[in-house]
Amino acid sequence: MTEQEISEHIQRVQLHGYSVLPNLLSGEECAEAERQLERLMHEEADLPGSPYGSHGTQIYNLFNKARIFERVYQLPPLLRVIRHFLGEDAVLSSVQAHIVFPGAREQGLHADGSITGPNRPLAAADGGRRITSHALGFNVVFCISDYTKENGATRVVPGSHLYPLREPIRDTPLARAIEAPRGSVLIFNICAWHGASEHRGDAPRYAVMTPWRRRWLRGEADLGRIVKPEVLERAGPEGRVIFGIEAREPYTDRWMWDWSGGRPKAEWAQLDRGENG
Ligand SMILES: O=C(O)CCC(=O)C(=O)O
Repeated sequence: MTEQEISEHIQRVQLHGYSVLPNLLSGEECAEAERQLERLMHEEADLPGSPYGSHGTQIYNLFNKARIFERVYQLPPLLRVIRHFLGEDAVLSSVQAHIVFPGAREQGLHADGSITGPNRPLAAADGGRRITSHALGFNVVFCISDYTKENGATRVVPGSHLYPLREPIRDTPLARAIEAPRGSVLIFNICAWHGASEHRGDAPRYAVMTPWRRRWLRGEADLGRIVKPEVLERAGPEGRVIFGIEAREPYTDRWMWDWSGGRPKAEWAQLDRGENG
């Protein structure tokens, strides 16, 4: 991707709240991702409490489950755009598949970050207004299938990331289904109203969602504790930042804490609770 293209994506994200970066995964990589998602979907379908339903399913922590999903945080042009808005120390918040089955109804428009981010219910003093002045997080959607108007493509309301009221206008006609060939990546500000379209096609729609946050916001999951040591090792020196290990709060006195390791210093190893890293 050229510098000019990167700067155009940055402008679109700033003004419209989203952009589509084409060709980040190859056809072969998408085919491998789809194979792995099908395998995992069947393996996890019968787990107690599995989210498998007639309209679709979700599969979490994919980086631990197949090598292909390690690609999602190793794509320099995408990292450039994310870090432009969230800082060089941005952290990954989740890596999860959203598989939408034929016949699924339209998902209501909503904003993300309602679990740990800025779209939580507001405080009385907020006067019903959420924080929109700065980008606090993104959702980054890998289209593993072609995204079409028929097969449940994510809809986004352009510019809604700047709208201060927390409750979306649910039936707005301004929502646009994002059509994109597989291998593309849709990136949008977590304050943008969005949701999957109705699926009128005949094959599942495969997508991998990889939300990112500012380092100082809590992630949706504590990925630093979840990531397998060998996956973290393969992520290289950046891995500790991306998986939020360097952002971990101490559970010792501050001077006993090794900040880059996200655990007590060696001389306080007896206090280590034994997570990864
Ligand atoms: O599956 C989709 O297209 C949208 C998913 C979504 O809205 C979300 O992850 O918040």
